[in-house]
Amino acid sequence: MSFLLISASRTLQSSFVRQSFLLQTSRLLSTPQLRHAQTQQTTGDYPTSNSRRRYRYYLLSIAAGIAIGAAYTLRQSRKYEGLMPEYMSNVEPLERKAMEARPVPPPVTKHITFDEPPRENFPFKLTLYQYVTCPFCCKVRAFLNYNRIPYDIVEVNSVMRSETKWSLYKKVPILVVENEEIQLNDSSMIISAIDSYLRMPTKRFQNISKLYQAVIERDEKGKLSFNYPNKYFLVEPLVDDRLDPTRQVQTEKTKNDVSDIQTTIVAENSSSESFFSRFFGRGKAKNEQGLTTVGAGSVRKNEPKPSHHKSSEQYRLERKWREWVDTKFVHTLSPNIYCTLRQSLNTFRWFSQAGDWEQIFPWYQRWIIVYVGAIVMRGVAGKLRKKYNLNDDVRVSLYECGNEWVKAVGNNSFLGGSQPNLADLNVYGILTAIQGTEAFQDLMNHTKIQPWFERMKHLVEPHFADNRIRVTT
Ligand SMILES: N[C@@H](CCC(=O)N[C@@H](CS)C(=O)NCC(=O)O)C(=O)O
Repeated sequence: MSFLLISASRTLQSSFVRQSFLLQTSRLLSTPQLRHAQTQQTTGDYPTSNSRRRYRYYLLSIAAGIAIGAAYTLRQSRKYEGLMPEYMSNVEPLERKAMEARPVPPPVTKHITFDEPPRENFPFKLTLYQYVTCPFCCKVRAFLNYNRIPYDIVEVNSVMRSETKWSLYKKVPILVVENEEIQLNDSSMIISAIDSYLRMPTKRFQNISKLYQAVIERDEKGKLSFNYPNKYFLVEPLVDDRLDPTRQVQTEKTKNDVSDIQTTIVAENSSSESFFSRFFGRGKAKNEQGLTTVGAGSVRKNEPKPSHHKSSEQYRLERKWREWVDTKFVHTLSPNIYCTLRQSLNTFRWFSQAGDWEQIFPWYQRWIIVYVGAIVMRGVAGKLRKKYNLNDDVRVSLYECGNEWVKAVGNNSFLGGSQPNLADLNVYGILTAIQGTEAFQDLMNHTKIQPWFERMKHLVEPHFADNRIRVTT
């Protein structure tokens, strides 16, 4: 799924977009004078030497641009040649090498903190490399924001992508756990890894992240593809790694078949909360008295940690809908937001606004990205519609997904019941990626999803304390 020049820029990587982009560029540059000059060149009827020289410069610059682009692409594709076998299951050494090459401190563009303390203590410093309107990045942000976990953002320039040049994994989101210099890739893997930690903290985050190893393959074009087979599963670390050995929770991955999970909480202190509210609660805001600061945020001193107990049926349901978001719902978005030239253009204008492109791109690059991007993506949208088997009227497919989701939530406030689960956060996250578009408005107006969306918004959004743009060095 490639939004924007996320797409227009991926110019030199996807042959379809590359061809369309170059076609548009050559059309744009093909002014009447240029065509006239070309005719004269072929007929031998030359204009004055000055204008001839100027046209030659134009052509030379274009040719040089193409040659540099092609050389760069070739170099990038060969960068890991020799290092990478055809199939690779342990990428750790390469990722470590990449992390060493990462510029530190990272070029942070925003710092996200919250008025209220985190739902659970998360003592690691995080940096999110993202495109602001990428639905996968929005998923990660919705998860972090809901849990009120502070993080820094590095907004990646989707044309140059220089901010992620160090990484072997070429997509966003990438989340770096700074304290341990660990790179997490793929939105679902990131969310599962952090949620696993929140459920059962370990001394080192690595003890969890290593349970999400990538399987890397190289496709026939030589491009690396990263797969995280465990990405929808919450994992349980080795017993010895646990931060709090008094908590023993059997998680879904290992105890999938046990319908009634045995959970033991040994409270460190007596509490007035009922056992059942602690047992089933996902943790409440802890901004009252008795706070103590631990790592990244504050948690109430001696508060017994909620167990996050879920039945294996609830886990299965959550996992099923998380997969549905990634394999179905998200694929209806692009064809809908770019479905006509007018909507495509409006979408790009909104991206420009939401992504602060005025800060990132000079005006002429912004202009090219918005207009060329809108044209290119209008074309891509048609291809995606076919690829994902969507209805000729793509809105129908979007509404179908919206209705499917509303039906799954049923009479509950959220799919997770009275509190959102990871699937709720994922659906909400991808929808925020298209919030400024006509397709989003249509979805709200033609399905019954809006009340759920508003409930989610209320829980996820209002906690920011500081998202000022920091001057980068
Ligand atoms: N499965 C990945 C997908 C990430 C993804 O496709 N990101 C897009 C941006 S929306 C990207 O970085 N594309 C760059 C590229 O394909 O070169 C996830 O869930 O994080």
